[in-house]
Amino acid sequence: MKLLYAPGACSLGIHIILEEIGASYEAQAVNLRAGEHFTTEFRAINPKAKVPVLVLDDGSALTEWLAIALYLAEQVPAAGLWPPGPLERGRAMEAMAYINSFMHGHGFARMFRPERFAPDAGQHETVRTEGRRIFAEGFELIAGLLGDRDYLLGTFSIADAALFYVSFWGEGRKTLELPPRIAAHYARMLERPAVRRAMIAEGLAS
Ligand SMILES: N[C@@H](CCC(=O)N[C@@H](CS)C(=O)NCC(=O)O)C(=O)O
Repeated sequence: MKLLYAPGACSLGIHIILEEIGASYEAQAVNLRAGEHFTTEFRAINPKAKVPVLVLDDGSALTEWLAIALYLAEQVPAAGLWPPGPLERGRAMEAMAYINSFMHGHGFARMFRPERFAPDAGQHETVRTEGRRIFAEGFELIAGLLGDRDYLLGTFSIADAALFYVSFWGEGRKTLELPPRIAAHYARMLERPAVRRAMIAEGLAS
């Protein structure tokens, strides 16, 4: 397997899951700033021009954060990253879908890619402000789901890897002060050896 990732992007969550399940994989960085994902070569692998991409051993590519996370968790059930019961699975998906589509796709994307929401540069600050509002609203809601638990479902699951990548954008990228429960979850995640390995591999920690 090969993970195509960009340092500190949402692919960081997948990198963490690969480490958590003890997968044997290669990781290849894609330089988004240089537009490497828009090249013909990259688009031949993922026509959506996005990371993460998981290139499987048969050469096919699996895309979309949620799909890759679920695929990996199911490869190694013993790692316990995907809960056994239907309700817990629903809860995990509920949190991940909200983080990935609302916080990331609507909030963070507005903060960092305002031109994709409004072609007029004069409107970009308004779009960024709306992005920050959505991002902050998302953290408040997820803090409520987390409650007093250490992890979103009680024990570590792929949902925590999703929460970690947006928390990294808030705390690591200094775009937003995290609510206390989310900040505690972020600190707890940083203590996990697999998280640390993924961060070091992406040049985000030493
Ligand atoms: N829906 C996709 C979104 C992936 C995505 O937006 N990836 C970002 C990095 S966090 C990216 O590749 N951005 C490049 C671009 O949009 O130009 C997923 O969940 O995998």
